[in-house]
Amino acid sequence: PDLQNVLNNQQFLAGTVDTQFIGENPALFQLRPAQKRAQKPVHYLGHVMVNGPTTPIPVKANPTPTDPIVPVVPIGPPPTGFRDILLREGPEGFARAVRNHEGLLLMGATFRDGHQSLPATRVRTHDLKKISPYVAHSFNKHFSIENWGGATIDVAVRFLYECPWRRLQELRELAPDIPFQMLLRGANAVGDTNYPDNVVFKFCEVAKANGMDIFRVFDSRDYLPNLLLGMEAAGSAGGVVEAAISYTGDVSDPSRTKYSLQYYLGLAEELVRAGTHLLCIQDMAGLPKPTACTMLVSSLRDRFPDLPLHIHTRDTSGAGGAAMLACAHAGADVVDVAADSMSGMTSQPSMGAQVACTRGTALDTGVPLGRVFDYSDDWEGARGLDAAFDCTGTLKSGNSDVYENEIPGGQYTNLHFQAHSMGHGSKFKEGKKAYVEANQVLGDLIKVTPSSEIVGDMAQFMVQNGLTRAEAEAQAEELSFPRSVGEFLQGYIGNPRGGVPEPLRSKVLKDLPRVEGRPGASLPPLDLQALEEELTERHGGEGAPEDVLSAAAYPDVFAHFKDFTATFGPLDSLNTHVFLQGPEIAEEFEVELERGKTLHIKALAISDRNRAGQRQGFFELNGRLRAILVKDTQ
Ligand code: 3PY
Repeated sequence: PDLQNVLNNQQFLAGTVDTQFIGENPALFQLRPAQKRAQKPVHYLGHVMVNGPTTPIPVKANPTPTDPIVPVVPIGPPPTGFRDILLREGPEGFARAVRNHEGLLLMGATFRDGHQSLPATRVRTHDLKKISPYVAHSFNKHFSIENWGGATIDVAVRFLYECPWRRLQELRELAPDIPFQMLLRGANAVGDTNYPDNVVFKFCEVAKANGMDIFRVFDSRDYLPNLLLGMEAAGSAGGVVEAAISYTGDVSDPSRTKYSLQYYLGLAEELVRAGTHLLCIQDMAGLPKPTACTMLVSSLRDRFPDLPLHIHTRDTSGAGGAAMLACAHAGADVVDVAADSMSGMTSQPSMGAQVACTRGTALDTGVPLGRVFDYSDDWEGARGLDAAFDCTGTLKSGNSDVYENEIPGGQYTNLHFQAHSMGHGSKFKEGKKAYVEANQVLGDLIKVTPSSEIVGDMAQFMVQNGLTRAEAEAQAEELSFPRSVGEFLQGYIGNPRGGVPEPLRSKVLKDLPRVEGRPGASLPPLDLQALEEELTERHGGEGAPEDVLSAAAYPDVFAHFKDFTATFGPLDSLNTHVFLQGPEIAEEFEVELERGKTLHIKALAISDRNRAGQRQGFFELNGRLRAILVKDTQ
């Protein structure tokens, strides 16, 4: 060792010195100049060690200290899959190939809805990338991998400090032959409010250019004009359009007349007429029982023999797997599944069960079970990293009461968590009952983001004010309903099927304005060019279209993300345990900045707080000492 600094000075290392020794040996702090690229991640680590996690941690549960064990990936390029057909024959040819395919096709939802449903969308690109080559080699027979859209984009920027577009680009590179699928909330794109039409169009165009293939488009009220807008945006970008009908009610129950078989067939007719390439039944709560699945899918199959049918469900009741098998037997082409260790409860039914139960039958998926098991093992590890966000922190099982309360997956876990984390488990029961009543007050809505949140807000309001359904309706004129409910009644998120409930609407709104028709139709286009200039001025750089769209979707969150990453840099190369909690003192780990450029880091010490409210963090970085100053904000 050439420098006798704190890394190499034997006396210092032996710990036999006092502070006078430090004063008398200035060489201790002669440090080599910083390696620039390492500066920001090290600063981040020091920041987390001093100030705690940078993302809110809901449950005190430590991430598993080791990374998941990625199964061995065969050498050579991955085998071709349905994407090959899509690129050769376009969306129509792709849809034909799907319909003509013998056997059941699967959409792997783990990369999006699986982790959105169980560990609150917190799985990082770092971990998704690691398993992607295995997916590319093992699941090339899949219809698609859903890996984007829904809440993943917001959460990536807001909580993980990641660029969601970069995630898409990187995953695309790693799995070039499997179609990618995203969830588009119709005119709400990937947010929970209406965006100007030009934003939705541009969003789809840029997503397609970054590697997205299939756009599942839904609207939380099945409001046709919003659905058509999303379909047009996806279609004009050159994407595969998968229009989704959001399922609610129970077609097998003759007393549930609002969302009857005729309702679904009628809406399907309109979506087919509008040119959808595939039709999805999106069941976000896990409601259709196997009998209902058979009725619905066989009726759709009879009516639209050439249309590929894709079914999405949750396993909240525990009957999701049986429901998907019933759909497959009734003529569905594709069902959604999650890796076994990321399935069940409010997530999708398990991939292994669908593969095993169809094996050797006319519905054989062709997916090797051994691959399914290894994939599940990897995800078990990845899920352990995000234990602090996992719904199993409080929720231990699914519950068939979802057939009664119809609470969609993510909201079910949130409400359960809120009640239990406050130590009032019984409040969950009360909350579920209020949810049912709130839904009735609002006219029996389809419940999915954002309409599910409106029903949730109303339920909370009723609990807080001790109101029954009858009381809420009778006193509507005097009560101050939650803002989201007011805006819903004004028509700001589009009109629900069957219209907005009266006399509730008139009683609540009095002379407040109402939006008739599609809300986005009256929104002026967003000046994307001006936004790009504003971003360049504020954050530097080139104002890439991807950034412009993130800023358009979540202005404040994106501004914070840019400021945060300007200070701490991109954090995707940090492993998840270190990203979340920072390292322990004396912990050694590697950070691969890029292929062939790996930092070996050891956390050495954090000093006491100085008078300026700062602490010093000492790290060993590729064998050299690195000291940084961190503001202690605690
Ligand atoms: C979303 O909107 O994010 C959903 O997952 C709907 O089910």
